[in-house]
Amino acid sequence: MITFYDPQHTRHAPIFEFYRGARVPCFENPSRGQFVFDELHARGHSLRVPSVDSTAAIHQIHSARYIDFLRTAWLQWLALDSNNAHVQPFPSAWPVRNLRSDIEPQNFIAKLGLYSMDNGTPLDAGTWAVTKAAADAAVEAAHCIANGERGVFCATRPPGHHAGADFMGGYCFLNHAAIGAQELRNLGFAKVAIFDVDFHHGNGTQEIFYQRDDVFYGSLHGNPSTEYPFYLGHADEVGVGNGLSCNFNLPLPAQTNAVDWFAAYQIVANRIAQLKPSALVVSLGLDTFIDDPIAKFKLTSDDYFELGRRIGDIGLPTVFILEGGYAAQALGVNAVNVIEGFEASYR
Ligand code: SP5
Ligand code: ZN
Repeated sequence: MITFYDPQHTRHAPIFEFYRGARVPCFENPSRGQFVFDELHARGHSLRVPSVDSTAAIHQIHSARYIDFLRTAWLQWLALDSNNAHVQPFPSAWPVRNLRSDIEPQNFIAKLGLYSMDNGTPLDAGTWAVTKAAADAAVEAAHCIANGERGVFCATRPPGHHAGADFMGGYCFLNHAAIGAQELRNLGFAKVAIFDVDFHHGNGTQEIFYQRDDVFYGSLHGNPSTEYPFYLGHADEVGVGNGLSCNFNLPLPAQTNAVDWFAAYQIVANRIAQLKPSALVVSLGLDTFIDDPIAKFKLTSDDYFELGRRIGDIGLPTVFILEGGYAAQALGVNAVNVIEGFEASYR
């Protein structure tokens, strides 16, 4: 399978996040990419560096002012104080509810809050370049599908599914799955389905397509009443306007095991098959793994081969976009198991 990988992903290297008042090492870090690279290499998969420019598709998904902020954020941070080169900024104020988000403040930290949903998404010197390369991979993957490929894997980081049209969050900056789905639409795929199997609800992807009937969003995830992203992902969110019934959330309780997870998986997969989309984008989060340090489902490494096989059984040309998965050492095996399960379904 064509697999995209950006060797420069290490330029986005979050150091800390916050947990119960303490600074802890960030779970989304470059070791994740390295373990995926090593496993792909060990199992004979060849990798391609993305070379298509995704700028136009990024602008179809994200607001101009958010893109401008993200592109220049590190330079703005350095402009405050050259010692900031060794510090990663976090927001500390947010325009909730009746506070104004129409006026972009001049203060950098205030801008960072305007464009963030949490304080768990550190910015680094290479953040823009790395998330942009992941968007390039998603767009190039769509081109490969248009050229007749059955499956393409974007082994990229950071993840993207929490990023909305104009905000970052949940370790995400640009929404690569949304950008890839949009490019498939641009290339003439009439209806695209996004299947999000990350442990967390993809609030950004849902929001981006909530009013649209040309891109369906279906997600299986930890119940947002107890799990991040907390404020979206409930079962009663079914789309609005043209998008009514084009959004499908299946929240599951903490401790869900593989038997129950696959039963729920099949409900979403059947719904997607009924829609008869012409292409599929999988938000491939692997934080459903039993040993994941921040999530609470109980899938094992063998289950990921079965997941790949079942995704293949849907029978659609498929772009896989790597999302979460924080048991870094197991992430490579788990991701490549999905890819090889998918390949086994049609070989
Ligand atoms: C893409 C993705 O999977 N994003 C997840 C973002 C989760 N951010 C909140 C992390 C909360 C970490 N809790 C630490 C529990 C340690 N036992
Ligand atoms: Zn996740």
